[in-house]
Amino acid sequence: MEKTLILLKPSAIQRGHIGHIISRFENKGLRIAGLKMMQLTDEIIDEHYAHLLDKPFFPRIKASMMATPVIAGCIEGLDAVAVVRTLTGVTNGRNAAPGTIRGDFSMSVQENVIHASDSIESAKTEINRFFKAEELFEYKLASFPFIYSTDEAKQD
Ligand code: IDP
Ligand code: MG
Repeated sequence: MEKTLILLKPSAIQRGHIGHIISRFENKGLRIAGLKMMQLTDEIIDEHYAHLLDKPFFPRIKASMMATPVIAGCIEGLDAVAVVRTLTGVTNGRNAAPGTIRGDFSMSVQENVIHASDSIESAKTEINRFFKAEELFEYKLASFPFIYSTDEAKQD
């Protein structure tokens, strides 16, 4: 099954939403394959947000992402990359639809509480960036037969 990467940003940690946000993924029927707290470094942020390096607001994003540790998660499910992006909502929290994580927990572009991988390709790169192989677990959810039909369960 597909895996994707999430980061609960310092805005989620400081505002006490770690549990609320992780619950969204559990409630949906996604499997948590890995979860940990870590302090981001200059180097990892330069790599992770390479597409924004030239932006004038990049130093602000970097400071924001280093303000506290983050929670990194690897989330698995059928079409997990797209499903998690949908649950996350659009970048600007003020425009994000109610019911999405950003729509429910954010009023900001920068302080938008969560990162989620935007493609299958970037999910693979980002999972490898934030997790070692031994930090990911392949246990089976006991509820699996009640989350997917048998034909869906066979898909990857
Ligand atoms: P995404 O997180 O929805 O994928 P990206 O464009 O990849 O959005 O930007 C990464 C992060 O950089 C955003 O989540 C947001 O925190 C921050 N960011 C993006 N654009 C701006 C901006 O115009 N001002 C301030 N922060 C921004
Ligand atoms: Mg992005």
